[in-house]
Amino acid sequence: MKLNWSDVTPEADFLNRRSFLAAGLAMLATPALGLSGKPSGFSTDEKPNSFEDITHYNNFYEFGTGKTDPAEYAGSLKTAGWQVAIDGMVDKPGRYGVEDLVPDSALEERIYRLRCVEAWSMVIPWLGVPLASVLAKAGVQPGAKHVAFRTLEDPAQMPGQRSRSIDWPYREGLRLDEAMHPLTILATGLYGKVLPNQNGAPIRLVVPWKYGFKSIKSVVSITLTDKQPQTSWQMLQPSEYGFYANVNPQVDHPRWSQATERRIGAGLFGGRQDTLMFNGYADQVADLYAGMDLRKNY
Ligand SMILES: Nc1nc2c(c(=O)[nH]1)N[C@H]1C(S)=C(S)[C@@H](COP(=O)(O)O)O[C@H]1N2
Ligand SMILES: [Mo]
Repeated sequence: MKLNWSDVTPEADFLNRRSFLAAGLAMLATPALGLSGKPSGFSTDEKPNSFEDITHYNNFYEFGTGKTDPAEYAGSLKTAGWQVAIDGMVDKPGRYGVEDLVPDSALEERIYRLRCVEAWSMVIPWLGVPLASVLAKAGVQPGAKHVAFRTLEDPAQMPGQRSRSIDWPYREGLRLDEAMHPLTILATGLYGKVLPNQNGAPIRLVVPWKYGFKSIKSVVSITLTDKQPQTSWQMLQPSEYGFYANVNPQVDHPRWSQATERRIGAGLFGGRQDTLMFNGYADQVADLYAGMDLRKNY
């Protein structure tokens, strides 16, 4: 299975009848978190996508490049006892358990739009906590300017990693002020349930004003640094994928327009909708980029 950047191309809707049944079974099999999370003022009132759509139309290249590959193959990921290393420019470096970083009692529900760079979108009801609250536990040191994230690297559990198409592990990064923004969360659940493996269990980043690839799944390390981190998509094809990757309908991808998007689940006749600046979060985040040329810093 050779992954290359030209695989990332908008594709036509398709119906996968088998996956309707699979979703019903997955719904039964997925443990409830036992609480729904405190509602927050950050949620959209748009209708969330179905559990079926959210868990059977995924990008998680560690399990293959097809949209249904993660649902089919991510069962091999072992999430029990998962630890996240927090290191670099922090007062208390160490390996932290997921429950220590994201206690169930602190979970908030955040219903966010997710806009993939491939020009499709969804609305997902996450359960998570602000990344800022997690960074505060480790104590960010004054010189830190960026945060680097890495996904697990283990080809035994992640069959997609047996192909060296991406320089594994999957890497992402944020500027510190982006990381500290109240919209930026670490999620451990969705729809009131423990995060399904295909969505990045047991803990993944969600940055709703950026293209979906910034929202790195199954995170094993968080590193505070004074340098802009390398990111997987930028390493693969820097002319197409930048460090910032803010959703921007005015800056097209070199191979397709970013002006509109296809909302998954809207049906074959649902048509396309306009993509909004910063994915509709401009009021909250535009200040972060004041004075920056967003065509250069794509
Ligand atoms: N580790 C890892 N994280 C990842 C990806 C990936 O392939 N590997 N894909 C990204 C992309 S391109 C998108 S659009 C979102 C999709 O998240 P979802 O499948 O939960 O909707 O995850 C992002 N995080
Ligand atoms: Mo994506």
